[in-house]
Amino acid sequence: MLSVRASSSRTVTSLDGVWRFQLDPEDRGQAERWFATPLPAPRPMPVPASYNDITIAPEVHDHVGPAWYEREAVAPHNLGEDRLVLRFGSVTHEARVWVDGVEVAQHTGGYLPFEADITDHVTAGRDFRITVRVDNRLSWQSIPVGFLAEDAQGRTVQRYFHDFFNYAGIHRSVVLYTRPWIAVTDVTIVTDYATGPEGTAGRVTYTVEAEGAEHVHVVVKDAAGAEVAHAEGAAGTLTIDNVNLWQPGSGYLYTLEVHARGSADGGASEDVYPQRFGVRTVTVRDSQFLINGEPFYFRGYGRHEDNLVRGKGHDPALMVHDFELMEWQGANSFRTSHYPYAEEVMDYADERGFVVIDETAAVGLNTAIIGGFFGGDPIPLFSEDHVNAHTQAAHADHIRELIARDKNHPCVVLWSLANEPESNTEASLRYFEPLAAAAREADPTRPVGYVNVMMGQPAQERVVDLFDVVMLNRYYGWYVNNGDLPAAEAGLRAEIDAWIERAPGKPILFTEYGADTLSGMRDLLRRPWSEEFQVDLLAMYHRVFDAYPQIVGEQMWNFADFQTGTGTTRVGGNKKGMFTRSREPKQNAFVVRDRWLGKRRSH
Ligand code: GCB
Repeated sequence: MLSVRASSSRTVTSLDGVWRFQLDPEDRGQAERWFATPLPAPRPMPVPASYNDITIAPEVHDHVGPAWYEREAVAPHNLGEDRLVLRFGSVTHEARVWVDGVEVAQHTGGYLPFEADITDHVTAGRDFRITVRVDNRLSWQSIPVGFLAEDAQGRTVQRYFHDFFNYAGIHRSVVLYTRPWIAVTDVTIVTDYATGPEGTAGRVTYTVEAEGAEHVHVVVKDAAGAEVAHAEGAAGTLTIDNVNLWQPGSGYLYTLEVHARGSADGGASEDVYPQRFGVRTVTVRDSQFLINGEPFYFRGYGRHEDNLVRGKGHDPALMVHDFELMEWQGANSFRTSHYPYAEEVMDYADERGFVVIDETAAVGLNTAIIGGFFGGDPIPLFSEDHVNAHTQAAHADHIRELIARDKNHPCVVLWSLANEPESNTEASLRYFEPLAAAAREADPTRPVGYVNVMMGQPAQERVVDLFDVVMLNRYYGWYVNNGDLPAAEAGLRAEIDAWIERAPGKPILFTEYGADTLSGMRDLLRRPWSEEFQVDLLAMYHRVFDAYPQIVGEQMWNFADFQTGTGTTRVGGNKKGMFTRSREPKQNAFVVRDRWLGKRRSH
């Protein structure tokens, strides 16, 4: 799906702001047709934001089930010349949308965009009402998975296999945009380059889909807006002489301006769509991860879209601030743990030259983790009543949707299909085989991986052969050998040795390692939870990483403290942050900064 871009043929109107909102704890809204008239008893609710932390009402914070949003908008006075599209950046987890009581869209999956052409449902120059039903319930067939249970008091509670809080609501911007009847509907760009005596020539292969168009032409513009190449036709290859490559740390971007018309000699309506791209290559070879043919070492973090009050709501101030912090620290990359991030974040990573591991929302496909979260008997994960063929199909659709959204971002160098799934059984191999194939079919140009959990040790792991890299989340010294760093180091080294044997030639990337750390807790004995222990634990991991050329990156857990459900291992959330939730640095931030700035100079 194309991003929203304004152009000479497209206008964009934001619908962000304060909407009206109502919980629907008994799920009566649909039967009572809340979409047909204004909501019966609404309260104000900002968009974008999670609704959970906006009020101080526990019933809002802990709500399980549907909730409704509503606002008015105005149709453009010249509607008819153009079409009008209503687009949501994300609604978590499931959405139904009505315009003046007519259903126009349904979408499942809380972290990807969807849109509806509403031209036929509105009148030029007139107000109309938008109603959205948001459902935060997860099931065995949703991505991520979860299930509903009843607690001892008979209340319905949502269970899930990940620790971050199940924030919900309209999390990203809502816009109305116009586009001509003839319209660009998809653009795919693949880049390469060749260096010869005359310099480096970029090769840009493009494919355009355009509804109703008989004639397509494209113009490539450099970052200053100067034309550097052009071509006719909906598909082709262009050359950019003396190309500026997109590099980690230097995000040079070109624009492929796509023009689609009804006929070659003009025609009343032309659509112009500006698609940004960078020229760069990604290759995995001989235990190395190469960007533009150069070995790349990932320095950074797993992150979350999470902050005070707004929960998972996208916030440009916070986004820019977080990138400032990452750059201050000498980081060059992050993983979109554990779901696709806002399109604005991906655009911004392109611009700033940050390297991104793009992860699906398939977190917690692993009931072995259940012991730690809920107690009770283990649930057989891959089974008719749990993760089944429907889940697998939803997962495949989600992978395709993610790749369709993010395929043109130069920042994305690797797809992560799941975080910590079951990976040590025959059933897990059967589950992942078609998913890896779906990802490769949707994008034959980027490596594909999944993130492995401690229980998927190299001797038992079954699925790594489907993938290009080994990504490991490891908690030696924290969940295992807590506080005992010599034992942790021995375990870590033994496991790395075993991976090198199990997956020869595949680069190894540490996608999580860390220790919960209470900001301000100091300890002369340097024990767990103190700032000193976090420093020591990371220093131990870094010493080990430096001893292995097969290790191509360190992304510690987590960039910042974040909100979780409550539990005996969580003190006001997950505290493994380099920064606190309000972005103050812990002691470790300065220590790691010295290391990463040193590495930046030497790479
Ligand atoms: C993990 C998960 C991550 C958790 C982390 C922790 O392995 O991937 O989502 O937050 O452990 O701190 O427990």
